Amino acid sequence: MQQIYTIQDMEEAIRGKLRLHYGISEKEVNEEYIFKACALVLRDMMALRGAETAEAVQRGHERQVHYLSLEFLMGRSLMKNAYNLGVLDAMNGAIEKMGFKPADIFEMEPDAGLGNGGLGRLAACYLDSMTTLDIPATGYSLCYDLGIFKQRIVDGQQVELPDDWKAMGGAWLIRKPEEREEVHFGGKLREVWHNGHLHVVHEDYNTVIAIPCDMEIAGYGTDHVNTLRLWEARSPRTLDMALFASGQYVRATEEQTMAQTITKILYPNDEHIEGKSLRLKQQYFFVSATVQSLVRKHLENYGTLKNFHEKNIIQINDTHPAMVIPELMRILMDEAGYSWDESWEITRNSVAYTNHTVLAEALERWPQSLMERLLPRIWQIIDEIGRRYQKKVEEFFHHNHAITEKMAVVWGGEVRMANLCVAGGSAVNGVSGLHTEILRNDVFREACQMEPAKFKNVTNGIDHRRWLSQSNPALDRLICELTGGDGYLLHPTQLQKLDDYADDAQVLERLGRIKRQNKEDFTRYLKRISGVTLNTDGIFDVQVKRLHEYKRQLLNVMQIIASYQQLHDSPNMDFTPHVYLFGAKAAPGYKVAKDIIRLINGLAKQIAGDPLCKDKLQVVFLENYCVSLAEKLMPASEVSQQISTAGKEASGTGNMKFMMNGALTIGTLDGANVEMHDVLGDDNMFLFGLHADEVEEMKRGGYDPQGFYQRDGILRAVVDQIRDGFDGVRNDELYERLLFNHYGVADDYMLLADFAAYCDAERRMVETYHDSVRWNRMSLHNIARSGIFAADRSVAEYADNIWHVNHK
Ligand code: 26Q
Repeated sequence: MQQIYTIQDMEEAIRGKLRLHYGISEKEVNEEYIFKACALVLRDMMALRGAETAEAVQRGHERQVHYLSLEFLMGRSLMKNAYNLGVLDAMNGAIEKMGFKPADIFEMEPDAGLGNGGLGRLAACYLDSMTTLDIPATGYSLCYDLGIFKQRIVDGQQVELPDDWKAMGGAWLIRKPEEREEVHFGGKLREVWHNGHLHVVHEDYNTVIAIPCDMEIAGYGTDHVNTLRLWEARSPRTLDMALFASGQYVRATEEQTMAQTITKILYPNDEHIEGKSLRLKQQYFFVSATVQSLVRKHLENYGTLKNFHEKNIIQINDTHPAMVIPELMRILMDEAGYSWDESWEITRNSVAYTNHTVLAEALERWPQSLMERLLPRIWQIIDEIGRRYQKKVEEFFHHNHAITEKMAVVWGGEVRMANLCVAGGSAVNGVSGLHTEILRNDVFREACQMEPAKFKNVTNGIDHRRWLSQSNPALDRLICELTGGDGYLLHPTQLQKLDDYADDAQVLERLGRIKRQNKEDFTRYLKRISGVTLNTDGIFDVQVKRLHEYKRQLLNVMQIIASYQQLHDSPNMDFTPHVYLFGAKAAPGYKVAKDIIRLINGLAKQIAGDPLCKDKLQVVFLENYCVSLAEKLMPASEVSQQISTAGKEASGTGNMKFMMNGALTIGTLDGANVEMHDVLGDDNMFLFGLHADEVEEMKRGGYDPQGFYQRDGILRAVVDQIRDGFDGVRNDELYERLLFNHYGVADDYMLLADFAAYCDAERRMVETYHDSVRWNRMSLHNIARSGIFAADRSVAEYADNIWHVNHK
């Protein structure tokens, strides 16, 4: 049972850490020390409960979930952990008693930015829900020294700075060198006959040591504690003594440095693969350490691997950890002595795969030559998996060559990770209804014909305790009051009760006041950190997400330019003040994305310097969009921009965060927007644009951007203005992309086809904004119906339909 902590208990515990752990005297205490001491106090509480959870799970012989992801975008943990442990009030009180402000202490914590965007944040939200639902689960990832880069904007352009999060964020980690694993790279294979069986022996390899750094995860309203295990890479030898003795000090440490590079940095690309050998090393290092560690624990528990699949389910977050399949095969065959067929049966039933993208450039493929050299045994096993799968495919489809090629695991000198996962997993799921249909009918069409039951849908969800209750306390209070308590925290569909207040003028007004206050709070915060002052009378119209062409930030810019041109030409027109907020990191090597950031900043500057427009129209690019900034921004947002080309955004999860905080969505029927529309209807969101099937149809018929450009004078002026640029920087490349064919295909994302409909949606939105009662009612309906997008619901579906484990 949970122990009750008073403010005194907390203060004593914190002071204890300051004295015993840091040897700090009263006078030396500062915010940094308070943060670290608080973290240590909570860490102890969680470690204790974690050990108890682990013992109970072991005794109960329950099936365990292993969530493998190269990314966990955790953000901050201090408030989250205190909240989930039920000691937030006590901790806040203790901090105050010690003469500090809790808000300042929370601000000390760096984001654990071990992810790029949606996929990484999803993993973090799911950890919270798995724990809250009492599911025995472990997250696995890499302990990158440097997380996602910090973004600075200098002269309108993105500059990347390293993110050394561990200096402070490391306070949560418990390093366990005792549980290290060995990972082998390179080397040679030798076949030997032993007792009538052929064995493969791996020799002359290089060894890298994997050391676990565990982060405990507390659930809400439970004593259950799970673990996020982050692997750190080290060399088995710290120093080459011979080189050291001969005075070559730097060279003597080379081996250590080489090994350590594996977990030095998170790759900052999303939805685009860079076929770098270091990335492949990261993936195998991760997968091998993880599989060995969980096989070891299973053996300690059961003494056999025969029942491995009954007691373990490995969920892989996209294809990045796909090598779990050959790695588990390797261990079962080469180390445990099982036959191919026995090993395959166990492996297939232990692995499930979530797909997060249908973009061709994001489907992972690796050169066979690289794999052969770096991971000879893994390559051999993948090749054999491919051969056997191909036989099955050929039998089923009567040797249809095109289908054989499409479904191949190895083809044209490349290994295709998605097909490997489809062949080697027991379930494949998409992350929204529409996305799953695209997987079933298009990307994995034939595989789905062969094994239809394998393909499932689990629509994404978000940790609503973090993204609503914790980040928007005023709204949380209103919800608790209206729904009769905080039941929605564990039963998010109780938010539906809010619908009963749709005609309660007082409630609608209070909702409006909360939003207004949140806008002012955010404005004050932004002023403090950046010096920029937002016009709080304007509509806060927000697009925050990674910068990618398919997400169409450029379409948003085009609409703003149209609006700006109109206002500039008729400065006395009726114009509702409008504040457009952007936040986006571009992958450092993604030129077009960086050009779009520069364009946004150029436009922002131009408008800010235009005396006729600056009080009515404002464009602000928020530097360094990250989890902790999102937590401040979501409660203050009024309009959520979800405008991807239909069929391209697998789900989106930002859309859900906005909805839960009462923002209204302008969006296409893409990803989870479709399911938002299912519950909201046309009246409670602003839909526009081509549907996914219409996009495909138009592509087949030949999308003709020139036609749109010629026919629409407003559009033409906007596109020309983009070409000519704002800050003396022309954008000929963007212009070309919008209007002309590239490799025979005109702009894949079809901005011009949706432009007019988009402007109309913005117009409808602004018109609605004038009717504040109607607006607040729509906002209320959004909050009320957002319960289905709680991660608790998603995780329960995984547990029921894919993992087959019990949950609360
Ligand atoms: C792969 C290989 C090498 C280097 C990088 C990568 C890489 C890294 C990250 C490829 C893709 C990603 C990230 C993908 C991602 O975030 N996808 C998003 O996943 C969300 C959660 O399901 C969805 O809501 C979004 O729609 C989807 O874009």
